[in-house]
Amino acid sequence: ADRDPTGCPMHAGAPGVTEARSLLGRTNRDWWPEALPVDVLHQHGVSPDPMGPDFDYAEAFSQLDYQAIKADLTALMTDSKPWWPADFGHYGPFMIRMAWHAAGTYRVTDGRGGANSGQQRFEPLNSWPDNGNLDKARRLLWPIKQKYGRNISWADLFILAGNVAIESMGGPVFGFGGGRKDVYQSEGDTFWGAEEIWVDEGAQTRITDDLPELEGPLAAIQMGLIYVNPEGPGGDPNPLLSARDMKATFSRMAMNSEETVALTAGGHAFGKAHGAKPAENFGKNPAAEAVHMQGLGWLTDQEEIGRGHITTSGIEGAWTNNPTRWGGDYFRLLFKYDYELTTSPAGAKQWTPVNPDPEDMAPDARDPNKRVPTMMTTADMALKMDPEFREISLRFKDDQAALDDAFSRAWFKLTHRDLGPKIRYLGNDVPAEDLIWQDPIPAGVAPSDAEVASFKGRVLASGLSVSELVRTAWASASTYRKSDHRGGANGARIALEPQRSWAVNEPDRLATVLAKLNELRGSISLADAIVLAGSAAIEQAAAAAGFTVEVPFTGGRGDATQEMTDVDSFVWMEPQADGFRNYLKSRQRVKTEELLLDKASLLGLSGPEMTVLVGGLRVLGANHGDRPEGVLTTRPGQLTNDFFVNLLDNETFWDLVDASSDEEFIGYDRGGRHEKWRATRTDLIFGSNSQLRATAEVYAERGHEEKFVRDFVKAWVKVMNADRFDLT
Ligand code: HEB
Repeated sequence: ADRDPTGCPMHAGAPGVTEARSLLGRTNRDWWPEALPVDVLHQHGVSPDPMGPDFDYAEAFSQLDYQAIKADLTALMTDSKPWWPADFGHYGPFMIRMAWHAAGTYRVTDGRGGANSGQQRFEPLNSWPDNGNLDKARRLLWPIKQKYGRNISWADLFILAGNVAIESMGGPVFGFGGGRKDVYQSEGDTFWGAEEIWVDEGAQTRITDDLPELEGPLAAIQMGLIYVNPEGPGGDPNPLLSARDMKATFSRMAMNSEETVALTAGGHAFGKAHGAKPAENFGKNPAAEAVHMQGLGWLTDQEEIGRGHITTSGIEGAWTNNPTRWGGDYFRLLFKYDYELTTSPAGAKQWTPVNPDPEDMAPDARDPNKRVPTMMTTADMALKMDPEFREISLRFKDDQAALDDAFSRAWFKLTHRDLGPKIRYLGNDVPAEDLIWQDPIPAGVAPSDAEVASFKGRVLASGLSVSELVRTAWASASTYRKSDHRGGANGARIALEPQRSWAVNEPDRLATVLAKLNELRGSISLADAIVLAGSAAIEQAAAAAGFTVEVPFTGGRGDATQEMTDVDSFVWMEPQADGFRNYLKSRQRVKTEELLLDKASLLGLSGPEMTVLVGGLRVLGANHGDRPEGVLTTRPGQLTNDFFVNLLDNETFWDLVDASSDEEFIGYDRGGRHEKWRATRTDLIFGSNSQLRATAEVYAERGHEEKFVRDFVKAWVKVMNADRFDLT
């Protein structure tokens, strides 16, 4: 992989944006300051989820009449509604675009975006320029959502509608897994960019010759796009530069060039682009619209809509002569004709075939007896002009079966990638074949209580330190991210490439610990042994501090092999920072403490859980490279609340180590000005941020020493088990 795995937000600089920006960039409140702030009702642990905590979506989905909903969806495709008539009498292409845009926000960098929580219903995605008019596609689905209710989530319905659309037009489908549980608010933890204007207002292009990599976790070329600008980079109709942008964005979606070509060509076998009128003729985006528009946006008068005078992207026309039928016409036309640069009625740059034969013209979207020219976007032209894409395209042109296979597999990956391991998939249409991007893990066997006890004894007698055992277990489990449910302790991928070589894991020391655990574990899986060894160490450290605790352990993890591991896609998961280990690979554009917050968020931790874990891990010696920062105790290796007690001590004052950096600090005794402690920003934030300080105070209070230990153990176990989808 030659890409730069800067998995961290805001790694590289982009021109025109300020330094030290916030982790979240521009948020919904910045875009739509007048939107009703419903979230004021959801403070202090109040949930916005009307289904309540006891709702079991997997159980509800198992009651879904899958054949009936597919039949209803199939019927919907050709049931044109006058308020938003179906082009060519078929909503299939429209539904495919909706499903593609639901899934296509996924980025392998931080696992965020994607189809799995139905985010297209909420800002910003429901009102993104690139999602233009998809509000109607979702609204067309409402009667079906209403009918099947709790048995199918919106998130699953979006993808199922895309699948049924493909099938209903004769296209190949690889399978369907349900399991995308809806959420009921916008996911506020996703950085979509710092730009203050949208793509259609001239937002900067994020890739230039000087800056060939997309910034931080981002996967789209301009603010408000899902991927690339169809007219070419920043509107420049240059197919080769468009190919560059496609490769950059699709690789962030975890797609290679073959998948990129298959998806784009396969998708554009269907439907049309809409650019009948200049954009001024249409209303605002849904979130900015008046209350009586009921959440629909970009509208014009009904008669115009009836005539098909609609503008979405601004580009106008279908790609093929058969826009509601799967087949090879896309590549046939792309290579049969020369295309010339033209301008749509809405003013967009597009490509029109020169002298097309009458039978290669497209039907009019509203009048099947009328023929109109087809078109290609600049991005489509990239499939013909870029040498690498061209080779793939020519192969697909001459081998329809290869395109069928590549498209159906890439579509399945696109739409299921962020659902996590296959064990999370629901329903009878889940393909039997294991796919490498699902990060397969063989089933494990839980060790008996006797085996557990005897292994713990052997580990504690082995000479491995509390610090080594805790650090290894943390390193293994803390790769988990709830965004796409990847990573975690199951599989013991910490013993495989690339994880075992990550700087954050101190490869040499890790290898020593793993070798010892392998020697001691007997028939226990390595994945279980790593977690169990961590538990043993924590129990010992608690005992040393005077507390008898048992760290609950649930065995049954399996061990993956190197062959089951897609190294290229794990590369993205390397932590550029891990505040829990006081580790920072290199200074980022956001403050280091924000990276801790980001990691905690990906682990699914609450503020108190993050706080208690940091305090505990510091005194247990989990710091990267044994660095002294944040070890605010004189008795390391004991599970005490010393980190909080000493951090909040009024007799200590903190100062920069030296003026050149605000990453490291010295804690001085107020009286004598002699050095007592060292700390990083990540440590000191628990004293400086009022909310974290309030939590830190709880753990520093007299009478809470044991609470600290118990809360630590609970949060620890939560991280260890974060990927145990096999447990109910
Ligand atoms: Fe697509 C449509 C672009 C990829 C599928 N697209 C479209 C349009 C545009 C585009 C511009 C138009 C819109 C309107 O309406 O106006 N794409 C594009 C680009 C790309 C793409 C640039 C990258 C390169 N697609 C894609 C994919 C898919 C798709 C991947 C899937 C798979 N699309 C689609 C569809 C459509 C579209 C189906 C149609 C829709 C309708 O018809 O409505």
